[in-house]
Amino acid sequence: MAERSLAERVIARDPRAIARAITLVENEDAHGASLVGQVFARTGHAYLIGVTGSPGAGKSTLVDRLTAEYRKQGKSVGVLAVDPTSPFSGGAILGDRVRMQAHAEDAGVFIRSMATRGHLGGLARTTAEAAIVLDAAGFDVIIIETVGVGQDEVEIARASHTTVVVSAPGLGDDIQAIKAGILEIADIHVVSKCDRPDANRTIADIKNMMALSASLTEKPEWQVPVVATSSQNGQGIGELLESIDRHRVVQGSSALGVAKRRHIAEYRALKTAEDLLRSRFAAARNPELAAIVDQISTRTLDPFSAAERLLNDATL
Ligand SMILES: Nc1nc2c(ncn2[C@@H]2O[C@H](COP(=O)(O)OP(=O)(O)OP(=O)(O)O)[C@@H](O)[C@H]2O)c(=O)[nH]1
Ligand SMILES: [Mg+2]
Repeated sequence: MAERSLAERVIARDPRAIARAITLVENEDAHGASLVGQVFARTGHAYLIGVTGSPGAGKSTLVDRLTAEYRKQGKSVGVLAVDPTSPFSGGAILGDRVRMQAHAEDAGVFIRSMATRGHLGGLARTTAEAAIVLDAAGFDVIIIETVGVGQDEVEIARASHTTVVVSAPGLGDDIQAIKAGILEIADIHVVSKCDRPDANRTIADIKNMMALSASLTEKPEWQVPVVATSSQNGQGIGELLESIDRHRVVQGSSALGVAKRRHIAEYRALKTAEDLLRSRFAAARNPELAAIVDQISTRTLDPFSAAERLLNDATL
């Protein structure tokens, strides 16, 4: 009964219920899974925007700008900011707290930080489920900011309808390092901080890279735009909103959109299965494991055969 009322409160967009629900899914609590099951049929209305890019590229500042613009259009916005739980960018968490306070009085905005807890790929393990909670709560737009690891952030492209890749000027070497992976996932490239004089160079670099890997990234329905923005003077923010909207419209009517929605569905299913398998497997096999470890240590069993045995015996 308690869960059901939590689901109802989420749907009524009660901020405390939303926060509670996200905590449940974050903790991989069975009540969280049950809640997602209860609300899922009501989801699918939110537009999911992923914002990714290197550490310090200006993602959070940009997300803040986008949030403000969507609010002006009367759209409600949910933000999931994935926090690095690494010592490298401790400042991000503080920054996210500050901007949460800036919207604290606005019921049309919900901002939540999610710790990666060691999960790689740019998202927290349960970011996709948290997005389902916000979708059920009726937010028109959900923006997911990845942790800025600078590479291997492909997960975001499987969790969002439009993926925005942010690059800042002055990170020339970094752009080289970003390479194909990030080119492949970008639906829109943003060059941030274009109030800085070295921004033109970055724009040129990205266009060059796109030209070089055209075969990899070209899609007949969609030409990936490069948008120069400044969160300081507002330049390019309107153009970015327009590009996101164009991408949404193009996808709505094309094979591209069908493929994207299927990708998101597939990601959700496989990711959840993987997580369930991991937790059930760990729980089920503990007693057996010690004996198997002994046998591997004494070379009476090889690791592959051990794995087969664990999997075959497991009551999953
Ligand atoms: N000049 C200038 N500085 C900016 C702009 N946008 C962001 N910055 C600065 O760049 C720094 C990083 O901005 P954030 O928005 O925190 O960047 P981020 O990508 O979210 O950083 P992490 O989450 O830590 O990876 C801050 O000091 C911002 O003030 C801009 O448009 N122009
Ligand atoms: Mg940030």
